[in-house]
Amino acid sequence: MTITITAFERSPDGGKGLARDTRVRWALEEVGQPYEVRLVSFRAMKEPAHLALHPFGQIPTYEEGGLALFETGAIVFHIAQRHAGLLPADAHARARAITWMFAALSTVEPPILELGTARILEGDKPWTRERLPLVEGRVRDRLKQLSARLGNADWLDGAFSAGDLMMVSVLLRLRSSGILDEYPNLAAYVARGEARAAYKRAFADQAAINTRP
Ligand code: GTB
Repeated sequence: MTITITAFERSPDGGKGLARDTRVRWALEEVGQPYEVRLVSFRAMKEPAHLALHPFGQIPTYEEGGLALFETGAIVFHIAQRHAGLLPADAHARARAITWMFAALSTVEPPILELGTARILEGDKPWTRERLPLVEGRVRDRLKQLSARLGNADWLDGAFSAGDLMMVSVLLRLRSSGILDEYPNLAAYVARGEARAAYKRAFADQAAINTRP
């Protein structure tokens, strides 16, 4: 059955791979599943046809036969459950890998998104100068804890899993802030994720769309 995902017609990041279709592309590359991409404009995302797939009018979505999904956590989990390569066979190890997916999305991503909001969307507000150090502090708190847990390991729990795919995807958003480099083991962890052949293919495919003239 053909898998079709949606992505920005042109991502505002100009091909840096920060829009969330990249993590879905990466998961599909890791498990070796071919897929098609339907590009959508900001306007089309808010129209009924897309809203039927995604109630919040966002990308990415995932369609496969009669199944339509939204939310990258659910999409990557579905891919990882359906195909070998992203979740361990051992039941406990599998549950822990899934826990790391949730940790990435529920515990680590929110302060990182908040930092993006504070810097970009609220950067011109008079109170941002006071608020920014608080938001940065919350990001550092999380990174310090994550860094302590990762230690010298390559991945969060044994072999690379969907938990690492999600965590690396979330941490990538921080690179431009410089904060990631304050935690050398996390910076190296993200670099290991980016060095994977599957990530490189996913990145190149989104870049081909978002850097075209
Ligand atoms: N929780 C949802 C998920 O994980 O799937 C969040 C989906 C989401 O935020 N989608 C964004 C979107 O469609 C694109 S990824 N936004 C349009 C809208 O809401 O109208 C977020 C994103 C956008 C742009 C950049 N960038 O340019 O750097 C990075 C990330």
